[in-house]
Amino acid sequence: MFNKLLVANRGEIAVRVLRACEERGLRTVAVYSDADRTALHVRYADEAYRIGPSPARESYLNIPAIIAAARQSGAEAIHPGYGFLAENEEFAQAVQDAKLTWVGPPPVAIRAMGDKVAARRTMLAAGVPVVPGTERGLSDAEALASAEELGYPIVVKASAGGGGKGMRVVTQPADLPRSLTASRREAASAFGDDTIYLEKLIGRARHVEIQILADTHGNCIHLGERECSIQRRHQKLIEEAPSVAVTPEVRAEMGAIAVRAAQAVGYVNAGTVEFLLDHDGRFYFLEMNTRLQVEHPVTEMVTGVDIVKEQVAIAYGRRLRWRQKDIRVSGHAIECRISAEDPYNDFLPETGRITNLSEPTGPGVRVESGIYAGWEISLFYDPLLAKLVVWGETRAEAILRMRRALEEYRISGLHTTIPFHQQVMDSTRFQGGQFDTGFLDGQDGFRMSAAPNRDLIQAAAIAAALAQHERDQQAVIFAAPRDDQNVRGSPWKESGRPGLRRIR
Ligand code: MV4
Repeated sequence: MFNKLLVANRGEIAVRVLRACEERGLRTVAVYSDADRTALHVRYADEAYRIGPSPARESYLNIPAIIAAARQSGAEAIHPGYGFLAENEEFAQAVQDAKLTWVGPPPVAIRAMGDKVAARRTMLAAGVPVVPGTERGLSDAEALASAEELGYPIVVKASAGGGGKGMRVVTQPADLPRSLTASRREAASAFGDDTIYLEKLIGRARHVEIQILADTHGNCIHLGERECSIQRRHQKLIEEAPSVAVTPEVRAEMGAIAVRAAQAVGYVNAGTVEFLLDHDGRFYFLEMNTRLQVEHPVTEMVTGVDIVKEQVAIAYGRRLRWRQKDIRVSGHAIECRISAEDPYNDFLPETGRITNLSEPTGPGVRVESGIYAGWEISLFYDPLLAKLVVWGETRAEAILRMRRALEEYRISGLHTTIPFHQQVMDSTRFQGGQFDTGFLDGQDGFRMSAAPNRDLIQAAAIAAALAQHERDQQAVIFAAPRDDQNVRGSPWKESGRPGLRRIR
């Protein structure tokens, strides 16, 4: 089948996939742009190939260059990670046409779910509950009529979109024409397709998604849900598993429906079915993501299933190693996305060199990182630096552990989202599980406390460095005692004792 795999991605997810391959005994190939010549994923792989200049369009989205790198390296399979070309059916097809194994879903399944209007129809026919809305693309006049039928507030969505791109909430008829124009323009420029459809707004709902795995032998299982309501401008910041709002009954029902959704499009490999869960416990299909997701580790932590290794096994033609009854959700996992953005300055992206790095470790802590001390962050790609994931027996233990791990995390050289995560972990609303998709973007939602005085922090850092320097000077005495010092016993036991005589 295949012995060598190329990862068509960068950053933490490229490293994550390379690690899974390493454990399966596969040879690994990385690809990189000019900006990533010395990136962590390049260091990690057995071999690495340049695929183009820094802009993603010319490198990580350059299909011929990636296929050529596979050819040149002798790689027999390609894993796309997430983002970039992961949900591009033409890429999946190009990989297969080049007689390489695609570690992902069949191109037809990518297409079936990529067209959101068609996906809604398919789901409806399969008996999957979808948000009330329109079953086809609409002209502006049709949209006005459909909106009256559905009743306001409604949401205008782009059929080629997903992830909230081109989405507009409309609360009254007078605002609809402007929203239609804006949504179409955004969709046309982002996807080259201005087809729009309407949905009824499901207000103050939770964003809950189900991880599924399907093999090539007709087996499909789900690995429970992830709670992803803590988002900012449709970017998830914190995810957890399980969701405090999902009972065992809802989990079983939502899971079975997610499996049905996957089977309706002939799905194979790992995928995620997104739902909105309202305050009354009703849930609605939103869309299916036909790729590995950023937040997959929280599911891995509570089920013990290595999703990436399983993706490779599925692509290899293996049968799933579990039946649904073998899957048990145990304990609680939380993920914080650590990115190069300043949470005190409207999450403005940061650039610069990582001058110092100290990652948390210890019981129940997992760091999925794409950085190292000395690495330089550019504006070419997504600002995600690393994911901090913790597991605890209970949600309370996981939160306390996340606080501890965030405290241990030291990233110098640029601002990161660590302070944001610390404040969320300390918020009573998060601790009480009382949040929905309005937690950050809503009017009465969570707010960052005032920014600390950076001059004071800098002064404290200099003072701490001086104090440490003093201690280091003292330790030198014991590391290399002179004969006339007459130090008895182990010098190490003495280090740090006050009132020591200085030699230098
Ligand atoms: C919705 C919705 C409410 N009602 N659709 C956003 C991302 C994409 N996957 C779908 N999204 C939503 N679709 C209907 N009919 C709420 C969301 C939504 C959301 C909306 C505002 C602010 C944050 C949000 C987070 C997740 C989902």
